Amino acid sequence: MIVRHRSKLLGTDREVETPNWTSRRLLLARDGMGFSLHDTVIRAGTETVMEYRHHLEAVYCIEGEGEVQILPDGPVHPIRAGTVYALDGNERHALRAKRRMRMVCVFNPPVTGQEVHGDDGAYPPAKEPS
Ligand code: 9YT
Repeated sequence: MIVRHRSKLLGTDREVETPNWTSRRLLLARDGMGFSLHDTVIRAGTETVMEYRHHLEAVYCIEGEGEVQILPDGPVHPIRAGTVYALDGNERHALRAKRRMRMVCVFNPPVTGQEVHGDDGAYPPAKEPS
């Protein structure tokens, strides 16, 4: 069994920071669960465009307020604590934070560590296990 607390991840390679968000990666590929689990803070006033071509992602908001829109012109879905969205079609989307948002994110396949978005809005594909 794996037991760990988010506080123990701060400042380690499981904490990844970008100008728009900070992701604490509670479970990664190397933990062997088949998914990764992140506690992610999205900074207020930011817009992040993403397109996870190689991953499915579910995002559950537990704090804050914002919206998500499938690009280029899909409906705008408000997000507040209790809202989940799941990118079951690898959709290109924009996430906008009206207030600081805290999200629980699950990736399948799991991310391996230090992934940040490339210019295409994606994380690189997972490598085959060696
Ligand atoms: C909600 C979202 O996708 N934010 C970007 C960061 C990502 N969820 C991560 O790596 O934690």
